Amino acid sequence: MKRLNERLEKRPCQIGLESRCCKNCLMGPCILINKDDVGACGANADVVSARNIVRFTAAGASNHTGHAEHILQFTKKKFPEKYIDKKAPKYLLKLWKQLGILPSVKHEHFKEISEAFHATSFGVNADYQDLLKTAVKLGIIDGYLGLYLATELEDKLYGKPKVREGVLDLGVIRDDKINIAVHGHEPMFAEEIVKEAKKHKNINVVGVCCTGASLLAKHGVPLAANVILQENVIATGMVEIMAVDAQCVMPSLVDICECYHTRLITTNSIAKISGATHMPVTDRESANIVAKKIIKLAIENRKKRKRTSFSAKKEKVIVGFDERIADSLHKQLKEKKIKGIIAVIGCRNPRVTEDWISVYRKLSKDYAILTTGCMAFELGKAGMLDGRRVFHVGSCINNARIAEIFKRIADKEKKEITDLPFIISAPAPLSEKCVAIGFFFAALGTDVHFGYPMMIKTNSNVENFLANVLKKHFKSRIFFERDPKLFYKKIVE
Ligand code: BF8
Repeated sequence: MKRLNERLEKRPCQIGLESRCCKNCLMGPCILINKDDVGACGANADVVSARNIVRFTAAGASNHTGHAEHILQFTKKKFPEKYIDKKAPKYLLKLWKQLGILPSVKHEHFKEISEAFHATSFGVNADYQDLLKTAVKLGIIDGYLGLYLATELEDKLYGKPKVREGVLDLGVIRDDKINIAVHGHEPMFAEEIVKEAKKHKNINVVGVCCTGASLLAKHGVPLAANVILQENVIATGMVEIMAVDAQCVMPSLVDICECYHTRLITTNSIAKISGATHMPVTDRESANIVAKKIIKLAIENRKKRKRTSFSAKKEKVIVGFDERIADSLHKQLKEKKIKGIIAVIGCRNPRVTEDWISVYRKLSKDYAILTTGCMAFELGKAGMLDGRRVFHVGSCINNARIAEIFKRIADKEKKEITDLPFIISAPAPLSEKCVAIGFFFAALGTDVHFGYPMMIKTNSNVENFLANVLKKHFKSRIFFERDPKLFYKKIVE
C-alpha cells in the first residue's frame, strides 16, 4: 500500500484545480482550455467555476450541519426554531435579508443545500455573480446551523473547554499502554470511550483530527495527529484500535491496518469503510455498549502487537480557550498591546509546502492568534500554543467561537465586525468544509485569506468577484496568497 507521500507524487489535475472542468451533465465532461471556450451547453468559464465553488461550499455546509443534526438525533432533541435570527448580529440580518440570502425555511440547511445543487445543475443558474452570492448564503448556513449549533450542543452535552496544559504529536502514543485512537469530527462516541477508559488503568486514548482537538480542549486527552498524520498513527505499530466517526477519515486506513495489528472500527452509519468493522452508534446507550466492546477488543488485540518499543516527539501546549476570552482580547486591543486578531484556521493540505509557521510566529509578536483544527495542531507542533499570544480554540466546528469573539468585541466597541482589525487565514485548505467556513467569515465582514487557490483561475472574473465585488455588499474579501512573505507584507501594510 502506498502511503500519503507516495500517493501525492501523482500531481493534481491542473484543469480541475483551476475549475475549468464541468461534469454536471452527460454531454460533458467539458474542459475549457482557452479564454473564450464554453461547455457543450454554452456555459463559460466563470459559470463553470462559480458552479463548482457553490457545490464545494454546499458539501462543506452539509458536513457541518450534518454534524449538528447527528447530535440532535443522538440526544433525541428537536431542531431549534429561528436559530440564525437569535445568533447573528442584527445589522447583518438586515443586510442578508436585503440581499435575499438569509436562510429562512424551517430545517433550512437541508432545503438550502439541496437548492444549491438544484441551482448548479444543467440548465439552471448561469449567472456567476448570483451563484457566488449563493455560496455566501451557504456560508451563513454553515456558520450558524453547523458551527454555532454543533458547538453549542457539544458544550451543553460535554461541558465547555477549560484552559489547561495538554500534549500533542505522535509521541503521545505509548508503548507501555494499550492504545485506542479516536478519529473524525462528531465526538459523541469518543466522549463515551474516554469515560469508559477511565475505569481501566492501562488504556491510553489518543485523538486524531477534530474529534481529537475537541477532546483535547474539553478534557485534556492527548492529540496524536492531524489530517496528514492519520496514517502514521497506525504505522507506529502501537495502536490496537482506531475508532472513527465521520469526515476527514482516509479510506487508505484500511490498507495501512493490514500491515499492522490495528483494527479499524467505523461507528457512523453514513461513514462506513469497506474492510473495516462497523459498530453502529446512534444514541447514548449504543455509544456506551460499543465503547465497552472496543475496550475489550483492544485488550485482546494488544497480544498481537509485534513492535516492542516506540518513541516520538511530543509537545506541551496550552489549550481550552473559548469565546470567554473576548473581554481580555478587547482590553489588549484597546490598550494597543495587540494590533489585531489573526485567526489561523483550517486544514493542513500536504500540497502546500510553503513555510507559514515562521510568518505566523513573526506576526504573533504584534497580533493575537486564534487557531483551530489542523492548523492549531501545526502551531502546537512548532511550540507556539503558549496561551499568551497564540490561543487554541478547539476543533473546526469551534470556529463559531472565533466568530463569537469577533461579534462580542464589535458589540463592546459599538462597531461592525468589518471595522475591526480581524482576519481569517487558512493557508492550506483541503476539505470542502474549509471553503464553507471561509464564506461564513466573509458574510460576517471579515477578510478571508486562502493559501491554496481552491479551484479559482487567477485573474478570472470569479477571482475578481471574491476579491472586489464582495467588498461592495459585505465589506469583506476572499483572496489568495500563496507566498507567506507577501501575506506578511499585506498584513503589516
Ligand atoms: O474539520 S481542518 S482536514 S480535520 S476539515 Fe479536516 Fe480540514 Fe483538518 Fe477537522 Ni477541519
